[in-house]
Amino acid sequence: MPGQQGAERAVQTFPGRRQPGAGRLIAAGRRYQQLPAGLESLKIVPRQADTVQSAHLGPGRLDHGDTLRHQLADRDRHRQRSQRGNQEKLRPKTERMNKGKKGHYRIRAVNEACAHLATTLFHIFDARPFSDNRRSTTTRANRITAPHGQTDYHPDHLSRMHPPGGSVPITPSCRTALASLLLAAWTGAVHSQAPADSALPDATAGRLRLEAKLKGMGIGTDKPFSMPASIDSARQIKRALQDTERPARQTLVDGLVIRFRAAEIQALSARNMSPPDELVTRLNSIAGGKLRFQRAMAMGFHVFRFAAPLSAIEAGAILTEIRKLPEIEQASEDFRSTRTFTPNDPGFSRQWNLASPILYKGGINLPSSWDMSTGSTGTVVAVLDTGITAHSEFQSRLLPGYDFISDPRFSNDGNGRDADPSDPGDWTVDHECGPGVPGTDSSWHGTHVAGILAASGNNGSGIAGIDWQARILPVRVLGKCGGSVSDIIDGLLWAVGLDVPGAPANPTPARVVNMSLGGWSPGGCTYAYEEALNRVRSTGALIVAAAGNNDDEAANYVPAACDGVMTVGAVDHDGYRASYSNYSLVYNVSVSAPGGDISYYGTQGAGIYSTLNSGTKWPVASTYGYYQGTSMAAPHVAGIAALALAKDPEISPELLYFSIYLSSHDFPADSLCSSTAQTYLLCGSGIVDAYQTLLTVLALQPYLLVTEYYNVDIRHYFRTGARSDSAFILAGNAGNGWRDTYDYFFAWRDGSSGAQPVCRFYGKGPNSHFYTADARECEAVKGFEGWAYEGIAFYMKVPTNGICPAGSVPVHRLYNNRFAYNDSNHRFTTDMTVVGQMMQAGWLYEGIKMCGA
Ligand SMILES: [Ca+2]
Ligand SMILES: [Ca+2]
Ligand SMILES: [Ca+2]
Repeated sequence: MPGQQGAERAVQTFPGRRQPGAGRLIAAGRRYQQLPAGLESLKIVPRQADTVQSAHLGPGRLDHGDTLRHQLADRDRHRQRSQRGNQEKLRPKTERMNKGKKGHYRIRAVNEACAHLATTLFHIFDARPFSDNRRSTTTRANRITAPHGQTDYHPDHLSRMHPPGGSVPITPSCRTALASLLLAAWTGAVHSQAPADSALPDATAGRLRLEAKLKGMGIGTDKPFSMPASIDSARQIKRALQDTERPARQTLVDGLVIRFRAAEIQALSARNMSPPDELVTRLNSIAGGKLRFQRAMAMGFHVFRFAAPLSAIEAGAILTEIRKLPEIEQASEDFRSTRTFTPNDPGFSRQWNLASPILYKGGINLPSSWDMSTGSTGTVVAVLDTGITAHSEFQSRLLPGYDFISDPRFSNDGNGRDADPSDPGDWTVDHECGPGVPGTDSSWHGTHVAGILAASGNNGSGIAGIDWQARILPVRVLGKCGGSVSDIIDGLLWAVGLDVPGAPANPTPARVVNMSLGGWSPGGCTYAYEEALNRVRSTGALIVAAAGNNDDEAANYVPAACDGVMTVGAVDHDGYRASYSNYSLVYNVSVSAPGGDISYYGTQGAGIYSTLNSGTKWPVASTYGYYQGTSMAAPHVAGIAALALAKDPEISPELLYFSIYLSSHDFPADSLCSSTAQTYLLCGSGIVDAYQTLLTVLALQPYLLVTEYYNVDIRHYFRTGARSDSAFILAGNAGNGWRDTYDYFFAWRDGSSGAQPVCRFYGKGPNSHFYTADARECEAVKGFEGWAYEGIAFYMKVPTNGICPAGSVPVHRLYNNRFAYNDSNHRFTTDMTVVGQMMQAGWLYEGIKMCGA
């Protein structure tokens, strides 16, 4: 029987996909089941599950001589004719179709009832494995699985079916015909399935292609490609160097900043006067005669200088002694500072984390970028954390937010969820968070994170944040003893404007979400997190998460291990991985940012200085202080993302990610994380760099990243450069079955640089999209019945005689040649590998039709 021949051929053509003894059933692209032994594959594609008219067989080799004829079931004949007429203009070579009764599969020598049944069958079932008897034409269905929890159908059930409108007896000949039809559909499906299978989305390959493309555009060219030597060699090197990873630091400390306990001495500072001579003398003797008073400083501090800069270790030793004095309230190093655009916030001198990498390898290069942007009030950044306390550094830019802690035992505000995300404190007493767990003072963690991100700069007080204009959306998810994943996920979804039961709609969805939190998860990203993060990404938001503070593989922590999250490790001021920071041998850390390393240096000044509250339990007064952690590193990245969005609110999340990723500066050459080490990417691509990121974002501004989606159910490729389209598809609003193919190309955003508008058309019949940069073709297709003009998709250059203008990238057009089955599809790609795959799968190559950036 012809169908069986087709089956054999198909198996030979695609041997790689055959599982001996157990084939794979792909039913409507979404249901995966094991097939009985001897059956490789079957795909039945109902166009819409709810109407008989839309029942549709997978196209391919259905026309097997006299065995059976397949008639399109879902056409209004008039529309079909006119559409074909139009199609033929586009595609002169078309297959002739048999005509049959509308709404029926015509099966020769089988009665109408059977034909009706065939239609019904295809309508009802989207999954039906059956065995093929290769010895005869009496192949028969032996098991039919009905979707939606309906009964399973066994061979005997085929003797009587119950289509709508009454029961129909099935004769043996009808049964044979139906089985043949199924088999034919199957063989057809094996062929038509090929393009989809060969183009199964591969996110990693897609990202690497995008990275290569950006490098080709001159972005991140100083970086090695994101493909390190091997995980094995990385592991060995990691083990071998574990103890020697941190060479002696050469950081020099200029002096110390000290606040004395006595109110009258702080008052002297406020009057710009020195502390009493006897205290200065005592400090100097502790410092071996090297310490001199320099000047008074804000907030009651006094600044001291060493005669010559000391190493961090020498300075640390002196600090330790000085801190023992009862007169001292606070003392820390004064690291060397820069003067590019130095904001007048008095605490800025402690913010090594924002400095140029020339001064501190671990700095994120802010002073220069503030000349370009200090942010925009249009940018909303969500801080998923312990809530927020009042602080003049960001109070005016706080959005209402929400408190998602559902358990009053941990919320510490006397109730469950509520509309007030203010942080009442998260102090605990001994054993409160578990046996043996000591109590702690309130952390004001969310306040510290918010300050790093968005404290007002150049306002003459306190510190400078990274983005001075962005609005902060406080989402409270962490209380006493941490937070539950369920609360965190609810908060995450709400932050970007998605629905959360019981919570009011979020009127100010965030474009950046900072998650300075994480939990141990030996299996990596959990299903719930993965799904939530996919939904969040579909809104176009960038998710920034801390890698974790466990000096461990980040793949074991969530959300750090989750795909698509910008996971941030921590470095110290020299740019070495912080002693506590998680790393990743499997590339789960995206980038590093300053988290400080108080643990290693033993001095507060090695930490990150930001906004805090002075209360040990409940909030008392706003203040400032040092913390260390990947929690502090993450908001540096979120802040840079916010600055970038201020420069270009239209940038896609993918490009935003890569702009930050490829703009990072390198770790010290002797660091295991360095781009010259075989363990490159252990700590991500580098230390984030605000200035370089902004330059990258500006360089990309004329362009649009065009993404491609493929629907496995209806085998339909769709390209768009609009974030709203992507969000619509990825949120499931365009139906099921859509996948990102990660096959990107660049277009122009407008008609500058000589780019021409690309017309987008939608053909309702074949459910297909068509694009053209050719103005004449655009006008012609506008006249075709059945094709709706959907506007200008993006701008591309036009090839002349198949040759693209200099500097532009050829975009190839392919056609699936399935017009006969009303399944016309075009695919556009710049990737010759994809071109080859599609041609191997039977698609027709149509040449270079437009030229991208
Ligand atoms: Ca509450
Ligand atoms: Ca509350
Ligand atoms: Ca400030």
